[in-house]
Amino acid sequence: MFKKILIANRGEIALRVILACRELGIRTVAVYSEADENSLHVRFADEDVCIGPARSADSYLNVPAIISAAEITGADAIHPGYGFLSESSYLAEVCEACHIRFIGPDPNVIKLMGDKARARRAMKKAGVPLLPGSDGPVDSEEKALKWAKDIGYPVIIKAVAGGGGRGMRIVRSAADLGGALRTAQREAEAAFGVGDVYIETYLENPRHIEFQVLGDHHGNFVHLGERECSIQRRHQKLVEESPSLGLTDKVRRKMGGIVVDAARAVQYTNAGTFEFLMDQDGKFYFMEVNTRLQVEHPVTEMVTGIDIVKEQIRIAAGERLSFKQSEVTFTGHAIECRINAEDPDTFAPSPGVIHAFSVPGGPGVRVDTFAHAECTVSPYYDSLVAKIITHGRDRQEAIARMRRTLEMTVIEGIRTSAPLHLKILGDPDFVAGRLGTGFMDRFAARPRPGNLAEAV
Ligand code: MV4
Repeated sequence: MFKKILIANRGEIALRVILACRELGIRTVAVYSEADENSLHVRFADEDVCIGPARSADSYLNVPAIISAAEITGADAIHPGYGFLSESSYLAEVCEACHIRFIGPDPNVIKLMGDKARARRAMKKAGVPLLPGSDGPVDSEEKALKWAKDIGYPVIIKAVAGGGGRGMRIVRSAADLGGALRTAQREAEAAFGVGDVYIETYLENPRHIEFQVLGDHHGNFVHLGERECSIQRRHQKLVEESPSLGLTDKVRRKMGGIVVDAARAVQYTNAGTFEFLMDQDGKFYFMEVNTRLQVEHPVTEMVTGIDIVKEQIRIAAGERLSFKQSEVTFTGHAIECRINAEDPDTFAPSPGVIHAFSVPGGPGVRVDTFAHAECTVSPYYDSLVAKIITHGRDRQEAIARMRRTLEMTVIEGIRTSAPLHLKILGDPDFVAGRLGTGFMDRFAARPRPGNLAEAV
C-alpha cells in the first residue's frame, strides 16, 4: 500500500480524498494555490506545498509544479480528484515516467475515452448499444449531409474532444447542417485545440443515466449500479439520485452486464463512469466514459455502502477488488443536491466570504464540503460549496430528509442554489420521477425585478 498520497485538487474533493487516506493510514500532501492558503484541505493534510498563483492554469493545472511537489515530499501516488487534471493522459504519462502512481486508468485508456469518436467505435466493438451516427470524424458538409440523410433528422454534431456539452450543435434540417458543422468545428478548435466533430441521431429530452464501474489490475470488474443525472442546467448537474426510476431490475442487470463487459474489453482499470442516454421507451444508448471520480459518487456510496475513493486507492496500489458482483447490494435510495455559490434567480456566480454556515445532520444525511464560517468562496474556481446527500429506505424518505435538511441549512454572506433545490424537490414532475434532460427548462433564469441593470 502507498505510504503517502499527493492530492492534486482543492475544495471538497481534496478533503474527500484526505478522509479516505486517513481511514487507510496513508499520509497526505495537499497542494494549493495562493488563493487557497487557508483552506481546510491544506489544514488537514499532513504536508502542504504551494504550487502557484490563484489562476488554475498557473497552479492546479501546472503539471511540473505538481510533479515537483510529489518528488519533494516523496509521495508514492497522486489522486487527481475531478476536474483540473483528472482526465489528463499527459499527467498520467508523466507520473508513469517519474515512478509515481496515478490513481486512475492507464494513460492509453484515458486517451481512448477522451476521443469520443474512438470511444464510440471501441464501445460498438464491445457490444454496447449506440445511437446511429458517423463511424468517425466528419470533415465536410457533403459527408455530413450523407450521414444525416442516412440516420434521419434531428441530428447532433459533437466535438470528438468534447464532453460536458461544449461544441455541440443540434440540427433539425439539411438547410442548417453546413453552417452548424462549421460553427461546431470552429468552437471545438477554439475550446479543445482539435476541430474534429462527429454526428449522431439527436434524442429529445432523454434521461441521462450513468453506471459506476470499478476494475482492478487482475481482471476483476464490478458495477455499482446507476445514477440518474437528468437534472442539469447548462451541462452542470444539479441533482443526482440512485437508483433511477427509469430502470427496472432487469434493465439494471442488463446494462450492468454490458458496462462490465465493455470495461473488460478496453482493459479499464480503477473507477470509471459509463454515461448513457435513455429514450421514452426505456431504450438506452452509450454516450461517453468519464475516466475519473465523479462529483456525484456519494449517491452510489450511500446505496452500496462501498467507499469508492478507498477502492480507487487500493486498486491503484495493485490490490484485488475485495468483493464480487454478487456481493454488491443496493439498499434504499440516495439523492444529492449540489449547493452552488450563485444567485438562485439569475444563476450568476456569488463568490465571497461565508459568515455563517450550518447544515443539520441527523439520520441519513451526508455533507461533503470545504465550507465553514468565515471561509472564502473564491471567484477563481467552480462555484460548488457543498454537496448534501440524503439516504432513505425509499425515494420518499430520501426526499423528505433532503427537504428538511435544505430548510434548516444556514449559509450567510453569499447567495446559494439551496432555494432552487427546494423548488425542484417540490416540483410534481420531480416527485413523480418524470425526469429528462429538459427538466430544468421550466426553471429558466430570470433577472431580479427592479434590478435589471445590475442583473446583467
Ligand atoms: C445528446 C443529447 C441528445 N441526443 N446526444 C449533453 C452533454 C454531452 N455529454 C452530450 N449531451 C447530450 N447529448 C444525443 N445524441 C442530449 C444531450 C444533452 C444532455 C445530456 C445529458 C444531460 C443534459 C443534457 C442537456 C442537453 C443536451
